[in-house]
This record gives sequence, structure tokens and C-alpha cells, in this order.
Amino acid sequence: MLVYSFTSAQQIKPLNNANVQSESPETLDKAGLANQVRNEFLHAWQGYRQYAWGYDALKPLSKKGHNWYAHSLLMTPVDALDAMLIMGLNDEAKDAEKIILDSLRFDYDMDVQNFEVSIRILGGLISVYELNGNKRFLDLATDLGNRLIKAFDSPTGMPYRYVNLVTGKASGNISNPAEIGTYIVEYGVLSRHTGNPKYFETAKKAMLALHKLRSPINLTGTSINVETGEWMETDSHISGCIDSYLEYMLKSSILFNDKDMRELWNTSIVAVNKYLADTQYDGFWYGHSDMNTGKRSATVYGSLDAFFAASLAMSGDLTRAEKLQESNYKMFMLNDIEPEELNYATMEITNANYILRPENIESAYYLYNYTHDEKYLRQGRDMFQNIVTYCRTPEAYAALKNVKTKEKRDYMESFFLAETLKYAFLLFDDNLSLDFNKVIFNTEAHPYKR
Ligand code: DMJ
Repeated sequence: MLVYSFTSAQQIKPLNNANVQSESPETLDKAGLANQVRNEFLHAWQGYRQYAWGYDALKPLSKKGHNWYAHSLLMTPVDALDAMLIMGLNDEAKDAEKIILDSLRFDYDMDVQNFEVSIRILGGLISVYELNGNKRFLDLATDLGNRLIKAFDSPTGMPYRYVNLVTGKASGNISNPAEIGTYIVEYGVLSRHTGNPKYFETAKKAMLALHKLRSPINLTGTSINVETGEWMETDSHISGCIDSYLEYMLKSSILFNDKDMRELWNTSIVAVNKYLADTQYDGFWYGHSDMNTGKRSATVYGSLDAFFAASLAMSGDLTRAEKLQESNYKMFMLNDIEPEELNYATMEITNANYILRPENIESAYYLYNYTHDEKYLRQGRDMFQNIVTYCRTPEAYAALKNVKTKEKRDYMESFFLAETLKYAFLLFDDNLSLDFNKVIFNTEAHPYKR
């Protein structure tokens, strides 16, 4: 395995793994690394700025813009703006603020995915409002919230997956726990700022409805009908489709001091640790099991699952969090870049994509804050530097189709700016641009004051 150490803003010096592990903490140049992350953020942003300005996202290889729907919702500028404010990129922030205030609107007759628009756009607008105090961002957030909330108009109170921004017509009755239970943080903060409790109450009602439908052994499955409450897929895990439902139980219990949400977390985490945690192979992992029987169905784990070390640490379970972060790092370094999914029993890759996901660096950031152990700084540095090595393009950053061949894919997700580089920056930032203990991040890394 090859990792790299930055000796100056642009100069990369290869190190071997043995050197990295035995390196003394003093040699870590945190300020230099924070500056390096900031420079790479600028590089990625400038690529978007030059080739995709006004679009939702950049296609970095074809150097074009891409919209998710018929009209742009300015996904990248909205998602990235609070990172610019945190990193002190004031000119870029002004530029992004201007395009948002001049042209972001939601009165388009189009169906949008409730979950993605909520965590990225609603979540981003609210955190920008908290950071810059400009009420026009809160007005935009409130307008969007009033359109999205119509998705919750189902017989169970669990939201549909899609909603039309103009008509309010919802669709997509087969959903999943993540797309049902990842609203309470944004909606709760929106309620706090508007004084209208309906957002928080609606999001909480959906989580409670879903929790009621858990199995007798307190697990949830992968997909469910929001009209009937019938489970469509009973596979249980901590990965995509379930992940942020668990995360939001814990985060909302802390952010709003909500005892019901704490109870949801307490009930769920016991079952997750009993039926999904797996220590029988080399390391500590969370696999898949049937939600009704608890029987192991697959020994797979991936880049999305890596968020869970952060949640465990936040819940106070540092023992499991640290063990899981060891596995996270091992997964990342297996091929220098983490795969979307691997079989932890054989260490074979089962999905070789890397779409610039943040969760592994996010967990290193949380672990560093809770333990102050410098090994998490080194983990973050190695992961960040490998991303620079393999995903950087002359214009911006690109996802990888295959972490073995390192073949690039023509897409740069907005969460690369909103999350991956923000967490990397905060991990190294000594100026405390953001005090970890005073905020709760939504699942897209948008911070809200506690
Ligand atoms: C982000 O949009 C969010 O972190 C979400 O909760 C999961 N997936 C991506 C990043 O991987």
C-alpha cells in the first residue's frame, strides 16, 4: 500500500505504510493538512464553477453540468456553501450566496426525491442561515419545507419517496427506513427557527410509526409500504436504506433532548449489536441478518456503513466505535480507496465503486474528537491523500468506477464538497472554525447549533 504525505500545498511525497504507522505524532502538520484540504476544496469548486455553474452537479470528465430534474435546484452550491463559510473561503461563499439568492426557486412542477432534497438542500439552507444570519436563507428553507412536508400525507404518516414541488402530489409508496426517518433533525431545527412545531411533529410521527412496525426482536427491514405498513424486504443491516434512520434517533435525542428518540435508539442499538455485529472474522463489523429471525444473511459491509463508528462514539460506546473504525480504515486501505461494499469474511470486494463518500473520514473525525488519539488524524490524512492521488482530475474530482483499476467515473457528488472535504478540513483544523461539541451535523454534514 502506498500513502502520501504533503510537504507543501502541491508537493506530494510517497511514504510506505510502515513509516506511516510508526511516524511520531509531532511530524503531523495539521495546519498544512487543513490548508491542503482547503486547496483541494477550491480545486473541486472551481471545476464546478467553470464547467457546471448553475447546474446541480459537475460531470468532471466530460466537463459538463448535470441536473437531477428538469430544473436545477443548485444542489452543489447549496450543499457546499456552509463548508466555504467554515473554511473561510469568503469570495467563493459570496459567489455561491449570490447565485442561490438570485436564482434558487422551488415552484417547479416536478417530482423530487424527498430524502435527497431534504438532507442536501433543506439541510444546507438552514445551516447557512445559522452561520450567516441572512433570513432569506431561512425563507428559502421554509418555502422548501412547506412543499416537501406534503410527502408525509400517507395513511401511516410515513412519507412517500417523491413529492411534486407545485402540486404536492406524493408518489413512491415503497420506501425504506432511511427515506422515512431522516427528517427530524432538519425539520426540528426549522421548527425552532420558524416557531412552527408542525415540521418537528410530522417528522417525529413518521419515525414513531416506523418504529412501531419493527420486528419482535427490534430490527427493521430494508423496504416497507408506507400506505399499509407491510415490510417488503426483511433484510436488516446498518447500511444504505436504514443507516440514517438509526443516526437520526441518536442525533435528535441529543439535539432536542427528546426522550422518545432516546428510547428508539436504546431499543434499536441493543438489537443491532446483538444480531448485526460480527466479530467472528478478522475484525469487528456489522453484517446483514433477517429482521424477524436474526439469522445472518450476508457478511457484507461497505463505505456507507462506515458512518456507524461515529454514531457509536457519539452514543458513548467508544469500545465498539474504536474497533469499528479499525475495520473502516482497513477497508479503505485494502485497495488504497474504499469500495462501496466488501465481504468481510473473505475480504473480497462485492461492489467496487467509490463515489467520493465521506463516512470513513467522518468517523475518523468523530473518533479524534472523542479520544484525541492522533492515530485518527493519521487515518484521515491517509484517506484524504489517497483520494487526492486517485480521484483528482485536472479540472476537479471524479468518482471511481473501480477501486482496483482506479478507472474514473464521470460524476462529482455534491457531498464530496459538503461532507468529505468538510470533515477532512475539520479533522485537521486547529482554529476551531466549528466547535465539535457545540453542533450536531445532519447526515449531509450540515451543522446545527445545539
Ligand atoms: C450522503 O448523501 C449522506 O451522508 C447520506 O446519509 C448517505 N449517503 C451520502 C454520502 O455517502
